[in-house]
Amino acid sequence: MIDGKKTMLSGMQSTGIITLGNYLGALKNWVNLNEEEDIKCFYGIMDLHSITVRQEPANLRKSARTLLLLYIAAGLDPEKNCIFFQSHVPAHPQLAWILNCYTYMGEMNRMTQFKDKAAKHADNINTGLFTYPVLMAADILLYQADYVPVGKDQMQHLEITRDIANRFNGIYGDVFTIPEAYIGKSGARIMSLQDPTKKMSKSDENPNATISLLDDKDTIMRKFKKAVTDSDGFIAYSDDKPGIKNLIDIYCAVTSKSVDEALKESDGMGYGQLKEMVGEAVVAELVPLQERFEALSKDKEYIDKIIKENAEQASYYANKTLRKVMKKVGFTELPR
Ligand code: ATP
Ligand code: LTN
Repeated sequence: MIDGKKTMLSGMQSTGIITLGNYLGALKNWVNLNEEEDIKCFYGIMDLHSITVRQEPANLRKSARTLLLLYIAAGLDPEKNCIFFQSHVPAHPQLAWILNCYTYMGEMNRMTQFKDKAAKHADNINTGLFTYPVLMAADILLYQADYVPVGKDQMQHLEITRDIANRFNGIYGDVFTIPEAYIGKSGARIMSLQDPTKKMSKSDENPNATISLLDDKDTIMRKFKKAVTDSDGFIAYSDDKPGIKNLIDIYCAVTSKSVDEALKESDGMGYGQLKEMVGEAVVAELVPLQERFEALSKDKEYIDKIIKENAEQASYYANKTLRKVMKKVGFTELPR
């Protein structure tokens, strides 16, 4: 709770351009949620998390700003919501350090994202990657978040956040709000277009596997055309047909239609026609977003102002919690 209002926080790492998976699984839900309820919302551009994997400085700078523009272009109003860069609020790594001292090695060892990423980046298994969930816990707890909308893959991190918060509250009294996961209506898990048994991921090396939010119309249609399906030749929504199921899931998430409606509309179609129908629905959703993105890219002054004001606002709330934590732990207050 902040100022008597329920609070929500979410974010994404700024690493490359986000995909249709990130959009349908996360960003679009945030926008829907935003319209529905009277909640104080914080959205982070989690650039400190990005460096758990080696980043080219110029690319990191560019992806972070691009992510901010995509948040706004997708419909998050930066005047109503606090949209900030994690690296602009030093309270995040400060609280993360403290929480590290209340987190056990065994707990971190169980994290599946760490295991996956460590396997993927075997040459750079750094301790930041290992303690990634503690920084994420700090992100959430600093804003006393009641709700955290995340995809299912982030549930384990949210559980550990709750464990750390409960442990800390158990020692020092009620310091942190215990956050709940908020799985949105269209919590679709979008799969790779080239291997529909794997999730669509922005770090996939095969560009045909993912739709980037900034892909143009022709690229989107081409990638759907190349999507891997099966050789049965009939449309059905089933786990045995992951390629077709994924296309239908994408269609439903983009159009807000039900699976039954999608099956009715695609009745009698061949795979080629289905791919075209899905591709066109995605284009219809992304082109207006891309137009807003283009317009925002030209307005540097406005964006700079948003960045500055929102960093100040985020810092205000984050520092309030940090001060409370530091006092509880027993750090000496700076004499006035
Ligand atoms: P990376 O490839 O860099 O690991 P990613 O594309 O897997 O990144 P994350 O940055 O880990 O994405 O996730 C950002 C948000 O998008 C999270 O809330 C996550 O649940 C959601 N998300 C990521 N991939 C998908 C997907 N394929 N379908 C649905 N939601 C997704
Ligand atoms: N780990 C998250 C990104 C993230 C996040 C957060 C999400 C970092 N800090 C706080 C929700 C709340 C991911 O989606 N990969």
